[in-house]
Order: sequence, then structure tokens, then C-alpha cells
Amino acid sequence: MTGDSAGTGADGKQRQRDRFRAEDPATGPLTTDQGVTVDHTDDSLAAGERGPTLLEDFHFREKITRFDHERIPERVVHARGAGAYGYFEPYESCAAFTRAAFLQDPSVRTPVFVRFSTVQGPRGSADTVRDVRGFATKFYTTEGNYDLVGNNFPVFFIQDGIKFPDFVHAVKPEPHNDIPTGASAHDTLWDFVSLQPETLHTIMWLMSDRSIPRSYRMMQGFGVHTFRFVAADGRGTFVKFHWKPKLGVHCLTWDEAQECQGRDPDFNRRDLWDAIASGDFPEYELGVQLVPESDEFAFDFDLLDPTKIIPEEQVPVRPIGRMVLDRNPENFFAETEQVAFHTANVVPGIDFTNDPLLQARNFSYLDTQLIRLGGPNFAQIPVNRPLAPVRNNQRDGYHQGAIHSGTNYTPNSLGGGCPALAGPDELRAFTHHTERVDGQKIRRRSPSFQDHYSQAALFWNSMADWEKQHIVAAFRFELGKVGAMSVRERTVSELNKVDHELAVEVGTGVGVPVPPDSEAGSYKLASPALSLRGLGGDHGIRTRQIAVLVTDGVDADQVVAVRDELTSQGAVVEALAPMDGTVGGADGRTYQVDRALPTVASVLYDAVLLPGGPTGTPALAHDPDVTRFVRDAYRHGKPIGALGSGVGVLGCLRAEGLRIASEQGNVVSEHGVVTDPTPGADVTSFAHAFVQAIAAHRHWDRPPLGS
Ligand code: HDD
Repeated sequence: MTGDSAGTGADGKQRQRDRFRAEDPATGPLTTDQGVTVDHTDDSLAAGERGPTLLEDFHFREKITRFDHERIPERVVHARGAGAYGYFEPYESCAAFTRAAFLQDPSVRTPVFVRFSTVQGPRGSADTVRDVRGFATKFYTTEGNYDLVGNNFPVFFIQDGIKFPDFVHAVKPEPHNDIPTGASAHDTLWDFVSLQPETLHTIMWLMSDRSIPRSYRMMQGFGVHTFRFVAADGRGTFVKFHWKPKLGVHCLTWDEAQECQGRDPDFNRRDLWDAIASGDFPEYELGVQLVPESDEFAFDFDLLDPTKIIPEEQVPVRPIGRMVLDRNPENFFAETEQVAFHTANVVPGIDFTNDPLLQARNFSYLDTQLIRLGGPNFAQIPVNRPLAPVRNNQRDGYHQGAIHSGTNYTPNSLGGGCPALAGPDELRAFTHHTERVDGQKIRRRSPSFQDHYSQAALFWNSMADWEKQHIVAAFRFELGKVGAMSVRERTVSELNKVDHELAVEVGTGVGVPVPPDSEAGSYKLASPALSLRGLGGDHGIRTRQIAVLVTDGVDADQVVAVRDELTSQGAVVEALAPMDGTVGGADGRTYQVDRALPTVASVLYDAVLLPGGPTGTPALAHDPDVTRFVRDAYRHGKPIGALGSGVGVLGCLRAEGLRIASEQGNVVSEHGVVTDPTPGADVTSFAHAFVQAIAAHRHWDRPPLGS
């Protein structure tokens, strides 16, 4: 590939992309791929008006052939994804730990492309499935591309990559009937899990709310493995990478996630796209846990074991920079589908460790791109193209897009010895970290990888009560879908080695005996940093989606006052009414409706507001769409605000046990239900309380309906 550096800086990638843009269709008429102008594309060339199509119709043949070949194989895992461009900037120089150029200068922005994904389902599967999420970042650095190919969990299911095909076969749809799509609740996964206890820690994450993110913008990312930073003097430091979303970590309820799959299968993809399109750029902080090489054996687990975390209480996460995603791709196929990540794409200053999962990945990614992207030249595809110049003797192959000249071997004299090798003092050259390695050639897992239960228990012990309830419910759902009782039983017996209470809760739910307490694990340690309790972000309401249910007769001044307060704090407010168009306010004016209620559902929003009105809004209480909307919002722990006669609309839930504390006067906020029934009340203090309830995201302490 010829060097095509478009310069550095945050817009360097954008300038490079501009050079590969297809011809602007506005510049002239339709042509064939050969540039021949076409004046007719709706009828094929035929022998007579009713006659057979002629083979010489090159335009017809080319058009159909191109169409026939539009699809490429989807990724074997992480097939469904959504991507975005942006930039990364370090907060300060990290020269003390790494010589990576993009981590030196806070004034330098490095362009990035990020792809978020689910793992199990095919390209067309729904977003809000229970699954791990991929979080892969390509940094287009001045020293070449660096890919941080992570997930939203800090641990992985297996310790050695040789088991990856087994694990993926087990979790993927079963081979005989290709069921289930985008789900892990089936016999083969749990058969594997119950026989492979190293999966248990990650399974705990999978059964927790972390596996159903509210948004890619509200999700953490982790490099998972222990990597190595290398400083200019050659000193190595172990490093774990963390992405922390500025908006905090928020998740869906399982019930909500399932309804989203029908209401909007593109829920997460759309959310990312809409936020970027409207200028609410997602932002993540990059943090690192640093461990000096001298402390390699200072932990009670092996740093090379990808099923273990380093608890943040033990080694704090140090923020080193931030990433902002500020541009949607222009073409899904060209960019999001064709982007190719690879754990072995590293730059000077970042190196590997001997983690056997990482070592396997370093083989797999290039290998899979060769088949998926049809040959070895995929680094020339615009989204994959480095900004750093490329000069080498790699040649030919499918889809070679560059015209190379000169010699194609090293050493040469006929080509002037070019390209020359970097000299020993060339700082930009990648030199592998020097590490002493010796041992028997052996196929055996290290004894330091044998503890599979203590960190699964660490996770469980760290959860709030409501998080534990969700985990138990998830296990009951998943194992309840498993047909083989022996698999259910074996899994519960493994869970008992994590925690007896967990095993009892799950075992009784799925109808299998639980082994005695005497055989249970007794791990006491907890890591508060693992609970969602403390991960609320900046506790603001920026980008939260608020539904305001309106109808004719609504007190529009009240709606406008609350809406203005919410939007001034960055929330997105939509007016929903039984029918599209406009509603007539109590003041006689008309107000625009954003969406008709039958086209939406509360699962698509973060909070709901029921405004009052002297005549109209009680009618909403008899609308089944409204009743359902409010009931679901309540069941899913979402903030609900009601003003004036809007409080009466909440009465639709009274029969189901909803107690509204404030029947008259004053603002009352209880379990995220904020009410003020005073007709025409000043909304200032109501809005303040409602904002606080929204900032808390979900209210799990709420009494369930029907109780
Ligand atoms: Fe992987 C894709 C993340 C283990 C083999 N993986 C892929 C993607 C992500 C991850 C985010 C999607 C990249 C994109 O958006 O294009 N994978 C992980 C993490 C792992 C992990 C965080 C454990 C820490 N993966 C893993 C192992 C292997 C692979 C052990 C094989 C030995 N992964 C692949 C792959 C994929 C892939 C088959 C499929 C498509 C692709 O690479 O480009 O090579």
C-alpha cells in the first residue's frame, strides 16, 4: 500500500476518507462500472417487446451480478454492531509508563473508530438481548493503528483460546435447529458452563444487569487481559484498560429488554446514532490499572488469567484520557461492516503478556479477516487504512488497490535499499519487550489458573439486594429454558460452590435439589466498585428520553415549563398523544405532538410525565395505551411525574396497589414517583424533584404492583 498519510489531528481520518469518497451522483448521469453512460435501467434488452432477454445486455448482467455479490460473510461472533468515529485525547503525558505517541501530549487528538456489538446473534438480530457487548476501538495513531478490542465485561468465559470454538459452538444456536437467536438460554451453553467452572465468573456478569445495557453510551469497556506498557527506557508495566462512560453505567430490566426486542429491535443502534446526530456526543474516560512488573506475583490470582479482575480497591483505576464519538459513519457496509480489528495491532509502547487467551486472539483476528474481507488487502479499505504511511514489500493478492513500483524484496540494491529498516535508535520502531521465557514444552494449565469460584463470589457479594434479585431471576429464566434436568442440577451444584444462598434461590426456582451448605463456598470478600450503585456517572439527566403524555385540554403552560427545565439540563422530551398531529391546550392554542402513543411504548423512554389540565387529561386514564405505558414505567422502576389532574391518571394503577402519597398539596417524591396534585401549581419545586428522580435512573426500592 502506498503511504497516504492525511496528516494527524482529530480530523486526519476525515480528510483521508474524503479521498476515497465515491463519485458524487449529482455530477452527471448514471453509468456502468466502466463509466459508460446509461439512459435506461428499468427494462432489460430483449429480442422484441415480449421476447427473451439478450445475453449482450451488459448493463443488465453487470447490475444483477453486482447485486448477487453484495453480501460478505458476517463475523463468526460479534456479527451485529454499530460504529462511530471520534477522537481520543490524553489528559497528560503517560511517558512514565509508555512511549506510545498517542499517550504523550494532551494537545494532540488521535482519530478513532469504535464498533459496539452483541456477540451471539447474527447481523439481523435484536439489540437488547442478554449478551456480552463488544467495545472495539481503533486508534489511528501517528505510529500506526492501535486496536483495543474489548468487551463490556472485564473478564472472559475461558482461560485459553483453544477453547474458544467450543465455547462459541455451545452458546451459538444449536446445530440441529438453529435455535435460539441472540440468546444464551438453551441446553448447550449451560451444559458447557456446568462442565467448565472457569466460565462462572463471567457467567455471573452475564446474569447481571450488565448484560442488558440501556445504551452503548452508558456502558463500560474493558481490555480484559493484562497488557504491558513499555516506556522509552524499555521498562515494562502491567496494565488493564477500562473505559468509563461519562453518562454513568445504566441497564435495562430483563422484562423491558425483551419488549424492546419487538418495539425497536435497533434500540441501542438507534440510540447511538440519534445521540451523535443531535450533537449529544458520547464520551468515555480511559483509565488504567498499573502494576509494576516486580508485583507480578503479588496477587492471590494470576495476572495472566483473563477470568480475573484486579479489584479497583486494590489497584485504583487511574484516568489517563477521554474519547468522544462525534461522527456517524456515512455508509454502514463500507465502514461499520468492513472495519477489521485485531488485538495484535499494537504500537510501540504497548505490548502483550503471555495470557493464553490473548495469545490465541493474536492469531485469530487476522485469520478471520482474510476470509471475511476476501483476501489480504483489507487494510486498504478506507476505515481500516492507517494514517501512518505504509511502506513494505507485501504485494498482490485479491483486491490490491495500490500500484507499487520498484523492488519488492529486502535486502536490495536495485531499489536503493528501500524501504530501509529502522535503525537501532529509531524510536518509532516497534521492538518486542524483552522477557525471559523458559520451561518445558507442555500442554497443561498452570496451577495458578485453578481457582474458579472466589471471584464469581466476589462479584455476587458486591451486589446490592436488587442486583442479586435480578441475577437470581436471570438464572431462573436461563436454566428454566434448559430441557436437560441433569444440566440444571450440575449448574446449581456449581453455583453452590460460589454461594449457597445463590444456589438455593436458583435451585428452588428451577426445580432441582441444592447441595448442602457444608459443600458450599464461603467467600466473604466484596468489591463495592462492582455494583451499579456507585456507577451513576455525573448524576445528571443529559440525553435521558422523557415522554410527556398529553391530550386535548392539557395545561400547556405547565408542560412547557417542565419541558424547558428538563431540556435545559440536557434531557430529550417528546410529547405523546393518543393520536398524531396536534392537541388543543386548555388555553385554546394548539400544540404539536411528537409521536402517537400506539407507535411507542414506555420501554423506549427513561421517564414519563403526566401533566394536568382543567378538563382534558383525566381522559387519558381510560386509554389502554396510557394505562399500559404508566404500568410498565412503574414496573421497570422508571421515574414518573404527575401534576394536577395528571395525578388522577396515575389512579389507573390504584387498583393494582399503587399508593400515591400526596393526594393534595405539595410535591411528594416517593420511590421515584413525583406528584403534585395542586391545580395550576408552580412547577419549580416539582421540576426539581422530578429531575432528581430521573437522575437516579431507576427506583428499585419501589413496592411491586399487586403487593
Ligand atoms: Fe473476539 C471479534 C472481543 C476473545 C476471536 N472479539 C471480536 C469483537 C470483539 C471481540 C469486540 C468484534 C470486533 C468488531 O467489532 O469487529 N474477543 C473479544 C474479547 C475477548 C475475545 C474482549 C476476550 C477477552 N475472540 C476471543 C478469542 C478468540 C476471538 C479467545 C479466538 C481465539 N473475536 C474473534 C474473531 C472475531 C472476534 C473470530 C470475529 C470477527 C472478527 O474477529 O473480526 O476473530
